[in-house]
Amino acid sequence: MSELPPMLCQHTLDRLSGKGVAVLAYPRQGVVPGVVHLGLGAFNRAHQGLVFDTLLAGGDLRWGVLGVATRSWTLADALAAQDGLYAVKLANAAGSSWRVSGSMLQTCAATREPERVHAAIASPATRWVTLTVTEKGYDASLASLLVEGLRQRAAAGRGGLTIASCDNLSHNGDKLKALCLEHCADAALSAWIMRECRFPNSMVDRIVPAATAACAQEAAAALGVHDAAALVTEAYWQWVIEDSFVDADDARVLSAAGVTVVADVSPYEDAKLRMLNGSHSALACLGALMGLKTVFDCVSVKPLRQFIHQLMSLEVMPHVVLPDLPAYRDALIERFANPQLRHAVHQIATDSSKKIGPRWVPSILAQLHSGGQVHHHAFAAAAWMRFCLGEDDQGGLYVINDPQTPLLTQIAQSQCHNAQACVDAFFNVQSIWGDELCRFSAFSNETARWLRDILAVGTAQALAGFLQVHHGE
Ligand code: CS2
Repeated sequence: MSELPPMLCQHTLDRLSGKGVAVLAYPRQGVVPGVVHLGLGAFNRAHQGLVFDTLLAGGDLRWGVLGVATRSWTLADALAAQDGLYAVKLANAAGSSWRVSGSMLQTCAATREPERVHAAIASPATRWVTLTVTEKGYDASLASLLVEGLRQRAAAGRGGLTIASCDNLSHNGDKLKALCLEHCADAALSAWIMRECRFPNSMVDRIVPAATAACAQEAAAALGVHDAAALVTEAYWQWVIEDSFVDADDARVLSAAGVTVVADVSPYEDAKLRMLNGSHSALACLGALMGLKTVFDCVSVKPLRQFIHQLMSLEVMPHVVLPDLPAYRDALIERFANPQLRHAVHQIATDSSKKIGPRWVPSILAQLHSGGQVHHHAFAAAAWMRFCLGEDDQGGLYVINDPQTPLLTQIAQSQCHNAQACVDAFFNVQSIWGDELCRFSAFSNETARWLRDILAVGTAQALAGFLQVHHGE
């Protein structure tokens, strides 16, 4: 039996020397826990975790992190056993490299040790709170956790915090601030939060597939140590944050680490959510129906690649305002085609009922209001509705992982003999589509047309038919 490699931790770090791994080049004893991060998911570890690691490596020791798990504590404990260290493989077509991050100093679990989180938020060393909790929106338990920490901080007479949501939501900082204030029963504390704290909006971007056993195996082979939290991600990353910090100098500090600090993040948010995430959700539904496993598999199929190219060019780009959108679009498609990322279509299709509203609806409405075409979004919407049957074109069954699964499967299954009725029932779910879209019968008629085709001839053939009619490149 082959022996398991030793675990990645402070004592085994020196085993990595000579292996071409970028290992933290700073003594961790000196690092100050200046950040409380809520949400220990893969995205945070591969994104903000590495930015803080870069800041630490530059000699600014204020960016050590207490990582707080907000749901299960398995990962918090696994990371604690590794002294907070984890390895990230940065990979694209040109090659790859490994990096070990040292920014996570300690971890804990909010549901098991809430007092520890409150105390950390109130601690004099803490300057920032960051969050990657959910794309589904924030809940009351999160608000109570934060507000109680802030209450203790204010009571101790300490200064306010920069509280940065890094969730993939538009106006994420504004939403978080509104939630905290809504859950704060004490008027004096509300006034303190408004006066002393800042909630910058931000746009975060890096494609980070969920960690799998294969990541840990790759890490073991490359590094010679076992890392239960290892990840594979792309080399690209972007963090655009609103210039609204308790310590104004943080704008300079973050910019030097590669973060983009701007007065208004909305153009970046709109472009990213509607182009990257909008295409992702479309590919995820179409690809899952076609039996494809990953985004890479999807964009290797020419009609799918053409479909998202047209979707972005014709229906999204007219309403977003970043400079050089064609280059942004082409770079996105290149990122999707990263052969080293195994980004599962079913991971992206997870929680679609929460995602397609912000990703598709603004483009659809903007097109409808300006008399533009919405064919591609109608086709994507039809594919999602067909996806809700829980069975791909080859008869393969899958689980629909979504907070609204019972409703979605009920609509899909009870109405699939009548595409128009099915589409109308779906568009009536206002928690997904809002209350405006169902008034545009042309959009629902077109969606029904494509749903009928997908049900009759399968996704690949329906898509081929679609592209014969609509080839707008
Ligand atoms: C993806 C995103 O899972 C999903 O829904 O669309 O996680 C995407 O990879 C990131 O937003 C990229 O920054």
